[in-house]
Amino acid sequence: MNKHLLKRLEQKEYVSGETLAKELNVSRTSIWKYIKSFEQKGYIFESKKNKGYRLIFRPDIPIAEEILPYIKTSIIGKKFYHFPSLPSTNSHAKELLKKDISEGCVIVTEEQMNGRGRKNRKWFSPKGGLWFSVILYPDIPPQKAMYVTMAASIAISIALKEICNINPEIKWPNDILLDGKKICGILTELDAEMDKINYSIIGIGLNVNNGIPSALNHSATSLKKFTGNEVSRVLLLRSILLHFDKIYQYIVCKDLDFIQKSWLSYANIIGKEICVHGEKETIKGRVSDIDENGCLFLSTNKGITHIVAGDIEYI
Ligand code: BT5
Repeated sequence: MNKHLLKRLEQKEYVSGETLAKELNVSRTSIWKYIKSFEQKGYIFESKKNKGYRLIFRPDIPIAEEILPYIKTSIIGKKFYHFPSLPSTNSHAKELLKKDISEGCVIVTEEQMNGRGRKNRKWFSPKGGLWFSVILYPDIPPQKAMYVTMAASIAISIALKEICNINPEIKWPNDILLDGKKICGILTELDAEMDKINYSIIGIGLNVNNGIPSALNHSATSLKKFTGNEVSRVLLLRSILLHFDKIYQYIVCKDLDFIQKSWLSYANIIGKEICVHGEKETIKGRVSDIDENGCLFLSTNKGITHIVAGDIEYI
């Protein structure tokens, strides 16, 4: 019930404790307790005798009460957890999966002490950024799992345009760039059998108002740095989850073609000269196409090579 309390109090008029209690079907003492708990988080309410309460200041914290009442989704956000600090939202999602957890569960944290990238690389995740994971059970073959990452990156690109009016570029396989610098990374972790994905955890790290360590200054940026302003993490998360839920419907109804076309319009990779840094070697070539699983075809001086994984660099 308290998910709706903030939304109810954001209007200009005061709302009495009695009205709130009636509308939300709880006692007046519970309303008072909820208000106190929000005050502890930094929210400021004005209260007037015989008139009631009014919300006058809200900090930018992506808690369930700020997100769920503002978005209508069919899968994503069915469960929502927010933590002040976690080792990693992806690791926490794995812990939750040991219990019975519904599809669409979102785990958000203010900071990660052990944020991870691919191949266990360190992901820098201090306060001020948006660090979260979404648990999904996509009914597609494991070799097409890349489409879930694609759906997430399209959603993030749409949200960045909607909230910040900026046009990011998606970089294969899991980055989002602004002027060539990484603003967001996606870590998709799977549990799968030969022909079935048991679950997929999509971990999203978006640099919003957080600082960037000097060692990453040449390759990474934040929205605050790029736009010159603080950006609302609450508005961003609402928009990302809403669009992710919409695009995920194309995976549900297996229209992967739509996702690939949409992804390509943000990725602009076909025809580009790239270097692929793989486990064992670096290959140079021009991207000639993308296959039905989201892997790249690279035209090299030795012929066409199929690229399934790796880090790419534009040259
Ligand atoms: C990624 O890996 O880009 C995936 C990052 C996913 C992070 C999210 S946060 C929520 C969830 N929980 C987790 O524990 N992880 C996910 P990769 O492509 O391997 O890139 C890693 C590399 O990016 C590092 O080796 C650094 O060079 C660089 N890097 C680290 N922190 C960064 C940051 N905050 N912004 C930009 N680049 C960063």
